[in-house]
Amino acid sequence: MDQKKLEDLLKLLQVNQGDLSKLTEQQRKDMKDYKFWKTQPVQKFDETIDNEGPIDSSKKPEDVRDEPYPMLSEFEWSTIDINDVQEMEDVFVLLNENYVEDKDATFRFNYTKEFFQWALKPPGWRHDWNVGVRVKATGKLVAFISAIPIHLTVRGKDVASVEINFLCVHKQLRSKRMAPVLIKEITRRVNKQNIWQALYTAGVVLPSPVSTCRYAHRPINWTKLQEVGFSDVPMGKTAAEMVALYTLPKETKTQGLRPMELKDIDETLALFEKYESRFELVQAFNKEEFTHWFLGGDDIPADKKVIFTYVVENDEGKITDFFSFYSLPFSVLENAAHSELGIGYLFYYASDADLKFEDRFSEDATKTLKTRLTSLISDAVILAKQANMDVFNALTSQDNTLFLDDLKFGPGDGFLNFYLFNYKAFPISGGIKEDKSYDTEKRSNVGVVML
Ligand code: MYA
Ligand code: MIM
Repeated sequence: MDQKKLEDLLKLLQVNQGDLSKLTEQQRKDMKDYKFWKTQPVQKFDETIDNEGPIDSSKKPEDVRDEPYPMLSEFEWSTIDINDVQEMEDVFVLLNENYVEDKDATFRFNYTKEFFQWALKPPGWRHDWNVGVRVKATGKLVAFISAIPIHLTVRGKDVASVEINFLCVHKQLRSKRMAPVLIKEITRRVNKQNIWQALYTAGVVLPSPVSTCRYAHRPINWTKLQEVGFSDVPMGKTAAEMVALYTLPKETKTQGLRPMELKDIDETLALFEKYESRFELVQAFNKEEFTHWFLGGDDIPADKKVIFTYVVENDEGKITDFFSFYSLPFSVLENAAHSELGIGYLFYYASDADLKFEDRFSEDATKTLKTRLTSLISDAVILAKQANMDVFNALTSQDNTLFLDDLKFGPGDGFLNFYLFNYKAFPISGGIKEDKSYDTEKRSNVGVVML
């Protein structure tokens, strides 16, 4: 931080009697020194970049240390075998009790075992990329981090990467600098496989987001949402008015809408690839991966289903659209009436509606796509209701800002920052404006969805 900024901050702190919460995000960022992150190959906050690409491309797998990083003496590394029922249970319990909560600690993500089986076992997954830490004396699992392989495309350049997710340290072991050790250890294990880049998302601001999206929520069961503190009755409205506002049709409207099947994979993947090419941050799927991500766990019982994928087949038998959403409930913390909230998250989708236009942002293309997506996602919300979900969530990524307002998705209090490890890239629009409202003009160039 330069002298000028330091002085500004000191002045501010005096004015605010040391209340840091009154500082802007930028000012808070300037004050943290990121003791760990400043040692890592990531973009600095005010770094201006001339071209995109790897930050450090000097290393080879054989240069990477062979031994795991040293761990605090009471603990030990433990590669988690997620095919083992007990070990899966250990991960489930750790995350169910210690993973991400909302700002007010009213809710906590409740990833299910079926969800982990889907999310952690795509084609190319590796046992040693499910990294645990256990208490030596008792064997209790107290920390976890995972990696899965993905083919990323950043502004048209292919980047062999992993996705890092499910970083978790037990509540009683927080602030002991265990997270940096977990991150270094997963980096080591990934580098050993000759992969040097990663994609990850977090709620916290770290150096430096390549994009930031906002969560948006479409209430389905408004009464329950209100009872658990997920949504409030707006001033001047009654509960009955809110229920009426969010009432949905019982049945979907789109002609030719049906669940995707194995026979649709080639055609749907081809449509998806065409659609995705508009975005700047894209996950490329091969046939096997596409099948996993969109039909994975098709064998699990309906009430535990994780991924829901639908296609639209027209009169000529051609697939013109598809959409998908996944089920990820919130545990409701300390509520007498309800213990869980059913939540559907919009996942990937594609449509041929605007493909014939040369410019995605032309007036005709925009209008055509907006109309089509609005009716498709309206049906997605209805299907989520049929699957007993209480709210339908979407980010401001992809082309989502085209339908959020019309379909009554209200802005949430959560944001998601997207990061690249060991790769510098120009900023990518996240579908929000300076004031954090939906950006319906520029939309977003984020094409990836993280679980
Ligand atoms: S995002 C979800 C993260 N999980 C949760 O939020 C669950 C609830 N919280 C916890 O379990 C803990 O608070 C965690 C931190 C584990 C998050 N991403 O050990 P500490 C930095 C990255 O004393 P704790 C997800 O899963 C923090 O700035 N860094 O802190 C994606 C500080 O560094 P610095 C984070 O609170 C994860 C240091 O850690 C995060 O006990 C992607 C403090 O460590 C965060 N979410 O534990 C990981 N939170 O001093 C990066 C805090 O520099 C992957 N920190 O400020 C990078 C790519 C690796 C692979 C590369 C392959 C090539
Ligand atoms: C999940 N994917 C994930 N990660 C990585 C990839 C890890 C975590 C990433 C960051 C993060 C942290 C915390 C959350 C999500 C993501 C949980 C969270 O805070 N969710 C917010 C939320 O559900 C997202 O907005 N908020 C609700 C809300 O805004 C509840 C708020 C309760 C109070 N805090 N409700 C308002 C709905 C209302 C809007 C207006 C219309 C009517 C409905």
